[in-house]
Formats: sequence, structure tokens, C-alpha cells
Amino acid sequence: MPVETPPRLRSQVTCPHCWHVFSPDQALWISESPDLLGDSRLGEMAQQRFLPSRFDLQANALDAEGFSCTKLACPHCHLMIPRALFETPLFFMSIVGAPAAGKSYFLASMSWRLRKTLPRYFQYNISDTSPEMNHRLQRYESQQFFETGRNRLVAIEKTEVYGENNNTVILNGQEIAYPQPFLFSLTPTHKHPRYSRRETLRQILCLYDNAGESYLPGEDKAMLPLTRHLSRSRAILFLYDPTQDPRFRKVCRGKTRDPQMSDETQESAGVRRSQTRQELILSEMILRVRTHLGIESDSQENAPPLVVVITKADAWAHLLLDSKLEKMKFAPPWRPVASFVETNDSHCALDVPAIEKTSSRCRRLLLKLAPEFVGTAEQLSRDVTYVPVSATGIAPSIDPATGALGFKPDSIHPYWVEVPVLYTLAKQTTGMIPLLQKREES
Ligand SMILES: Nc1nc2c(ncn2[C@@H]2O[C@H](COP(=O)(O)OP(=O)(O)OP(=O)(O)O)[C@@H](O)[C@H]2O)c(=O)[nH]1
Ligand SMILES: [Mg+2]
Ligand SMILES: [Zn+2]
Repeated sequence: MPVETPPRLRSQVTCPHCWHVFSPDQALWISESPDLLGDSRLGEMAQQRFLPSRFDLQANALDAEGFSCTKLACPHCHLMIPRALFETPLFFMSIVGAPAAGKSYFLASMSWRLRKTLPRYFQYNISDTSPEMNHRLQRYESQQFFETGRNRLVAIEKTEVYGENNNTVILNGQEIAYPQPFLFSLTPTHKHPRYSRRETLRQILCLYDNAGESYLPGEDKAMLPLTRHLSRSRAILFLYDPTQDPRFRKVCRGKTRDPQMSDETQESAGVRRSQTRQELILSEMILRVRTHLGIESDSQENAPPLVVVITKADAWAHLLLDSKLEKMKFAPPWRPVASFVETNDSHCALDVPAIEKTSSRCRRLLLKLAPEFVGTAEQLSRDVTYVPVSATGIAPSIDPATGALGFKPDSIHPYWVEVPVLYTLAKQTTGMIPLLQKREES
């Protein structure tokens, strides 16, 4: 067995809560003694934060009562930062979209599928960096995929702008609400072809589940900096929901039973729709990215790549599929490049030409039905990819008792939900996910 060398401390750490960048020696420690309560930023019930002067033999700080402490906190917002962030780079990705575009469903299905796909096909382990911080997402995953065998509908609640999704901090006497980050540690297994360079291949994926309302024009406030992660993002996933576009609803009429595709469906039937058109939300997002990154208004330099994730594909993908693709039914876009006989696993490469071909088809469809959206998207970045996904694989049913939309867990079969993240990791990092560049004609 090779001897593991301990990972090196990073010279700079980015706080996943407030995005403050600091050196590890500025980190605060969180006291353990039950008598040391009260913090200037987090209130009187929070454990005290402190800069240590005494350590135990394991190099853990000792608090004023002599308790050994293990948890660290950000020097700016005082919120807890998992220790893994002091050793592993953070890979931020922003998920943006109108209210009811399908962000929370997408996030839950994506993380559930990544837990399976990454180890099975790409020889990567994925784990919750902090189970406490990922708690809400885990709850969604369990509800959607674990509570099978029950004959009742389940639904993910609407994300509130202000509530359990935020951490509140007092800065200069003002209450500031930051969004709850979700963190996933990605580490290559010993079967990964570049395992010998594993130190450079570890990443912590950082995602947020904002309410759609926080992306509306005028909603980016200093007291509610809920979407400032945009400026840290290595890629932006903009979720476009065709069921919210009357032009898509028109061409899908009679072709799907999804209540969201019906013009007649009212809010009382459980269907939510944004009051603001989706390309206006995209324009607002572009403005925020440019403002926070200091990019000139018409420049594409330094803009992050944009993945337009077209949600609820189960309701509209018939517009895209030719008979060949129809047969493939969104086959996973990766192919084995090596196999391991003893475990029956394989190591796969991402089929980039297949993804790009699907992207071109989606772009053509959007150009036909929503051309202004394509125009706006391609103003931000030269690098725009269109990826269809379905977080559920099926249309929601209306619960006769409550009138709300829901799904039977047994009937949920997502497809392509992990593709936007795999594609981004493959393109933006070196060696994490191999790419199949040239299309092999079949
Ligand atoms: N047909 C279909 N419907 C979906 C899918 N994913 C989500 N929905 C429906 O879309 C609605 C909104 O989904 P959410 O994930 O809550 O939307 P959101 O973007 O998180 O909305 P906010 O929290 O308000 O910002 C839900 O009522 C779901 O029934 C999908 O893959 N297919
Ligand atoms: Mg939501
Ligand atoms: Zn912070």
C-alpha cells in the first residue's frame, strides 16, 4: 500500500458563506466549552469564536476553559467552515433560473445521480463535505428516491428567499442573510488513471439553491447578498423552463399530459409560473456577473462559461428527438475506455461530441421558439452549451386532496441531470473526467 502524505494547507481559503478570501492563520476557532457562549456576529446562543494561543498535542486549539476544539470559522462572517476547505480547492457553480424553473428538483436529482455515476463510471468518490451543511439536500434526495413503495405523492417545497435556506449574520449592526452552501468532496479512487497525481485532482464542489425571486431585477441587495456567488463561479448553469414559455406550450399542445404545459392551468391547479420573462432574468444575471467581475458591458472576456440547462425535458423533448435519438432515449453520454474485470466496473470518458450535438439541436429549437433568449445568452459568453435535462423523467400529477403537484417516488427516473456538472468539470479541470473528443461513427 502506498503511504499517504497528508494534504498540504492552502495558502488562501475562500469562505463558502460570504466569499471572503483569507489566509489559514486568520481562521477563527469555535469554542467547545458549554460556558463559552455568545458571538458578536452570530448572537448570544452561538459558541464563542476565538483566535487561539494554546494547542493540544493533536494541534487542536484549546478554548479559554481548556476544551479541545476542532471546528474552524471564517474571520469575516464567523460561520463554520469545514476543515477540508483548508486543504482542497473550491469549485463554485451557480444554478440560476426563474421561480419554478425546476432548480430544487434539478439539484436533488443531480446530487443523487452524481453519487452513483461518479464512482461507477469515472472512478471518483463523492461525499458530503459537511453532512450538516448538506442536510436540506439530503432530505430532498431521500424524499424523492428513498421513500419508494408508498402510494402517495411527494413534492419539494418552493424555496423561500428568506428562511431556512439562509444563515444570518450581524455585521456593523445590520443583519445580513447569506445562502446556505452545499459542499461535495470529490476524490479520485485508486482505479482512476491519474491516481498518482491525486493531490491535484481533488476538488470541493460548492452549489447553492436560491429562490428564483432572488434573481429578479433589483433583488441583489447588500443586506441580502444571496447571489454574489455568481462572481466566484467557474460555470453558470442557467435553468430555462420551456413550460413557462407560451410559444413552447403552443407547439406542445396535445402532445404531453403535463399540467404545466397547459395554457388553461391556473395557479390553483398547483402550477407556478414566473411573472418575469426568462430572458430578462438572464439579462439581470449577466449584469450582476459583469458588475461583480468588473467586466465591461459588451465584453465577453473573462466571462464564465454558460450552460443553458433546459429543464423538464420529459414534457418537450419530443420536439428534439428524431427516430434514432428517440430510440436512444437520452442514453448516458459517456463510453467505457477501460474495464476492471474483478469488479465489473469500467472507467469512462465523457462523450463530448454527443453532448455538443444535442446542444446544437437544442440551440436550433430555441432559436426557432425563443430567439431572444439565445441572443441574450450568447452576449455573455462565447462558451454557451445547451443541455436538456429531466429531474423526474415524468410529468407531475395533481394531488386531488390538496390540488398541489407531486410525484410518486417509484415513478421518478431522472435523465441527463448529471451531464451539466460532468461536462463543466471535464472542460474546466485537467484530468478529472476524461473527454472523448472525436466522434466514432457507429
Ligand atoms: N415535468 C417536469 N416537471 C418538473 C421537473 N422538475 C420540476 N418540475 C416541476 O416544476 C415545479 C417547480 O420546481 P422547483 O424545483 O420547485 O422550482 P424552483 O426553480 O426551485 O423554484 P423556486 O424555489 O420558486 O425558485 C415543481 O412543481 C415540479 O412539479 C421535471 O423534470 N419535469
Ligand atoms: Mg427551489
Ligand atoms: Zn465568511
